[in-house]
Order: sequence, then structure tokens, then C-alpha cells
Amino acid sequence: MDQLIEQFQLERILSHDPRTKHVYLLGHINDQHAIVSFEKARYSDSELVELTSRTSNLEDCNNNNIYSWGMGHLKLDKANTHIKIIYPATELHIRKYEHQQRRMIIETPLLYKQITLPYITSLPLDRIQWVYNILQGKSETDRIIYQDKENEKGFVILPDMKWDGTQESLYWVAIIMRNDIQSLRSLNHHHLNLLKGIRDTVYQLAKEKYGMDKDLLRLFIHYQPSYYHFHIHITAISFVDAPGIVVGQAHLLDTVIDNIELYNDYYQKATLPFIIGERHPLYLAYQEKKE
Ligand code: M7G
Repeated sequence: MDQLIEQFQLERILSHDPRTKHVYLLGHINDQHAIVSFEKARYSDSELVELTSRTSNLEDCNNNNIYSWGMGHLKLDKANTHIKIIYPATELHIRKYEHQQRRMIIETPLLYKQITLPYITSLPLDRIQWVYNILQGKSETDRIIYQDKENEKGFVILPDMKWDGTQESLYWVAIIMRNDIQSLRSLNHHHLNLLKGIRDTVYQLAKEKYGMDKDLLRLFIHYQPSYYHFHIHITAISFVDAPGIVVGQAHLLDTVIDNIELYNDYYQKATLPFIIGERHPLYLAYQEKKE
């Protein structure tokens, strides 16, 4: 990873969220596109108690009555920035991380069949190679928290790439073994045992590892996801800035289970609105259809 960072040649800033302090840079490495993201990490408990003693060189200081403020330098010993690299990055990655207006698509079952499904099937298989690497024990093997390789009901739970490792920002992902469930749209009562199995296992693991009760966890499914191999997002409820927990993208697992229990073919019959960037190929496909 060090080498990739050294070789990275910046082209432009894709996006910068000043609130979450998360920036995505587009550049190239050896003539191929690369995306590097930087995200300031939260302070660790040991840093918190030392913040004032590690503050120096205050600048732009102001004072009014009992209030004072300025900019300071903090000398921290620990790594304090979460860095991710995608290399080589595809056009789809660039469009995903580029700042853009987001739009709401109202996806009926018919539009799903006419536009969304063809888009999903057009995606190259190597886009989910990272998933197969995990399931086949080729990557991130030492990070696996739980695995059950039984094909029908099997799944793997591991830390999500987005997790900073703290309990307050807990972010795990559960990836199923079978590869015939692409998304929320594919789910019916045949999958209830699998969904409930993941839910119960997550609750048990969070309790064992962190003493976290189940009502401190948020389990949800993205629609649309970026990767169409079925997986479930698991975050701590205290992680209020978790990306992708917004309405129009996240569907709570409990609601999904309940909907299927009430109506077996709920997700084949329902209209599912979703939010998507206007440069995303799926949005463009919807625009083309309109014209
Ligand atoms: P998604 O809903 O398909 O996409 O979720 P999005 O949330 O990125 O829009 C996929 C989840 O898998 C995300 O939470 C990613 O952060 C996570 N993820 C993606 N990749 C490529 C990896 C990876 O290589 N390893 C791990 N552990 N997690 C990943």
C-alpha cells in the first residue's frame, strides 16, 4: 500500500465532505486510474485525555467575553487517518465517488425488469471478485469474525472496509455463501432462515465481543447496492454518520423479514424508490428509457 501511495499522481478531487472530513482523490498509477480516499479518524480514548497537553502553536486566536477559539496543531502519536485505495479503478468507481446531484428513482417491478435487471446482468463478474476472495478464503482470512460455509444458509461476517475499528463506529458486513441472491428484489420466504440466521448470529457475536445488546445495532440492506452479491450491513446505532444509512438506500433487516413474512412475494411486487447519483450508469439508463 505504501508503494501505491508513493506512485499516485493526482488528477483531480472527486469529492470532499467537510462535515465527515472524507475526501476522494482521482489520479493514476502506472497509466491506470486510481482512487485514494482520506478520512480523519475519531480520537481514541487515550488521545482524548491528552488533547490539551498535545495542543501547540495556536493561530488565528479570538476572544469574546468568556469565549475563545483558534486553530491549533495537535501532536498525535497514533495513525489518525483512514486511507483506502482502489487500483485499478473503473469508470463505475469514479462515478460512485464523484460529487454529484442525487436523484430519486421510483422503481416499479416492471421498471426493475426493463432497466435495473439488465444493468445488473451487464456488470462484469470481476466487480465482485473481492467477495469471492473472502468466501474462498483467499483474502482477509485473518479478519473473519464468523463463517458458516454451508451453501444454503451459510455466510461470512467480517469487518467492513469502512470500519475504523472502534466500538462506537462498529461496521461489519455479512456476506452470504450462495451466489443466486443479487439484491433485495430477489428475496422471498425461502430466504427467511438465512436472514434470521444472520441476524441471530450478529446479535450473539456483538454481545460476546463487545457486550453490546442487540438494540444497539442497526442491520440493513442497501437498495441499490454497489455490489450485487447479497450482503447485510451491520453498524452500531451510535455511528450516526455511517455512510449509506439514509432513507432511499437502507432497508432495515427486521422490516425486510417482516414484509416477507406478511407477503411472500413482497419484494417482487413492491415499488422500491431509491436514490442514485445522476452520473451513475443506472440513472443514465433510466433517463434513456424516458426519452
Ligand atoms: P454495498 O451496499 O454493495 O455498497 O455494500 P456501498 O455501501 O459501498 O455503496 C458493500 C459493502 O462492502 C460496503 O459497506 C463496503 O464498504 C464493503 N466493502 C467493499 N469492498 C470492496 C470491501 C472489501 O474488499 N473488503 C471488505 N471487508 N469490505 C468491503
